Amino acid sequence: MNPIVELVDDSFIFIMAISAVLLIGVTAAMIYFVFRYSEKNNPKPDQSITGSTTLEILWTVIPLILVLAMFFYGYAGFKEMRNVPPDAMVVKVTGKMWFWHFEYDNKRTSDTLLYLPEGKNVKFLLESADVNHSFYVPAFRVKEDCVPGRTNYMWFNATKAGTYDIECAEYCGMNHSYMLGKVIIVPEKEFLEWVSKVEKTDTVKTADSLKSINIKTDSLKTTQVKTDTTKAPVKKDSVKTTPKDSLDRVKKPK
Ligand SMILES: [Cu+2]
Repeated sequence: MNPIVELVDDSFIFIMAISAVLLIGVTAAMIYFVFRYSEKNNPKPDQSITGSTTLEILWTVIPLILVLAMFFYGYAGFKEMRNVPPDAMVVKVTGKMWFWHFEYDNKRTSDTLLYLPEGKNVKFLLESADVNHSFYVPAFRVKEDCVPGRTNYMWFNATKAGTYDIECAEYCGMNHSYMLGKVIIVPEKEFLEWVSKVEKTDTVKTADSLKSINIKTDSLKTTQVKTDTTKAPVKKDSVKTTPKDSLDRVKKPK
């Protein structure tokens, strides 16, 4: 069982419900006050209200209780997220500009595609090879930063076989939005078969995916260089044209 998903969803719904009630309440009160206390309906302002201790206590204590409830809901989920089951299998995740690299216990590696056994607790050791990234698997409601020079961690239990999205949730440069991957959850037997053998096809696949990523970055790099070179002559031109223009301007009136 993966308790994280339920805890995160529960606290999200709880906070959303409170926000919705407050939004409706504040809007309704505002509309009521606009008409009830308008200048038209009250030509002479009522100055008899000086304050209300009961009201002040109420509008301090009620929000305090709500905020504390939100904190406890959030903390329950956070505690679960940081509390890794001791039997969890470990996968090392490295964020690189701009793809995800995975390393399993037996040194088997893969890029972009993360294979995991169904119904197993998995602990991820999160690292970065260059800049800050954030390993985000929306379906499992988990997201943690990958920071250079530091090992962070998170865990989840992949309860249902299937394919789920991996995203980078920390802006990390030009191809950040292409830094996508997939978690592929398969029955344990299938996973053990996959993890125990290093297939040529897999290395070809990863090399290909890397190539395509490299091509992308290279093309972006060249466009960057191009824009830089185009920028430079433009600057020069603008420098050149301004004196000309100023000369023209000087000439024209003459
Ligand atoms: Cu990123």
